[in-house]
Formats: sequence, C-alpha cells, structure tokens
Amino acid sequence: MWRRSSALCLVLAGCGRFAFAPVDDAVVTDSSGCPPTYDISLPSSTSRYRVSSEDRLVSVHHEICKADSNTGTHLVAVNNLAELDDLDLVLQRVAPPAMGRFYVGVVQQPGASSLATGWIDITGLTLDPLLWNVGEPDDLDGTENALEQLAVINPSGRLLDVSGTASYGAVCECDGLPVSAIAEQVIP
Ligand SMILES: [Ca+2]
Ligand SMILES: [Ca+2]
Repeated sequence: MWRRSSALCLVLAGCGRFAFAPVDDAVVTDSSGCPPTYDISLPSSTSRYRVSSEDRLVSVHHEICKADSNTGTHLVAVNNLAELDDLDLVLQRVAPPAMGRFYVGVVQQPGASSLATGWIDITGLTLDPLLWNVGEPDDLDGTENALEQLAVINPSGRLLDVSGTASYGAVCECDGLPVSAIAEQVIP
C-alpha cells in the first residue's frame, strides 16, 4: 500500500503545487494511499502533508489529523532539518494562524529530568535536537517542570516547546506510520 516508488512519482509530480483544499470528512485515498487533501509534497520527503491555518487546540488538531485516514496520518513528525526547512517555506505562503504558529507531532515524554531530554515525534522516534529555536526548549521558565511538553513551528522556522493550552494552526503528515501510544498519551 505504501510503495516508495509510486510515492516518489507523486512527490515529483506534486512539486510546486500548493492547492489548499478544505478538510474532507470522508476517508478516501488517492493512489499514494493518502487522502487527496494531503496535496503538499516536499523535496526532502516521500510523505504528503496538509496544513491547517485554523486556530484550534492541539488535542483537536491531533484528532482531526488522525481521522483523515484509517491509519498513517497524524500531526507532522518532523524528522530532520531539511524537512523542517521545506515545511517552513510552505508555511510562509499560507494564511497565518495565531502568532504564526503551527502545532507539530512532537512531545516530551513524562518524567524527563531536563529541558532537552525525552523528546520524541508522534511516531515514537527520538527528536533531532537541531530542530529547536535558539533558547528552546525552555519549559516556559528554564526549569523542567513539565509546563511545556508539546511543540509548534514558529515563524522563525524552528521549534518551540509550548503548553498546548493555546489555539494555533497545525501541519498533518501522511506517511503510513501509526501514532505511538507513548507519544499520544502526552497530548492533552
Ligand atoms: Ca518540558
Ligand atoms: Ca518554550
């Protein structure tokens, strides 16, 4: 179902195409295995993406991203700097949500004893520490008290840790990978 070769063809065909369709309630897929609303491709990735500029709580975005497909869609799991830089270029072209922030599928596991430890993406992979903005993660006050266990892409194009109590936009990713139960329990 998740054939890399066909996904690559679609990535090439989709380059430069930024048609932001509204969320479709029906769970339907195109030949890539992704819902047609996932119409953004990036040079650095075989995934497809959907951007929402609607200001919503992270919990709401999380449920909507998951519901886009029976499996394999979720808040974006940012894997490396190339993917983050490519995403930032897309986000600069869409309607800005509150504070220009977009929720991503990045969480800090419970019990972390320091600011930078225990961060994973929504599929359960360890986060690349290069993705953070200067001075982040700071857990709000520079001390790890589990005040900021979620993350957004900032207008700077880098990640900030945030509490998840404010409404921002979000980026969803379709890569065929399931959501990690460990990561999901952090989402309020
Ligand atoms: Ca924290
Ligand atoms: Ca922070």
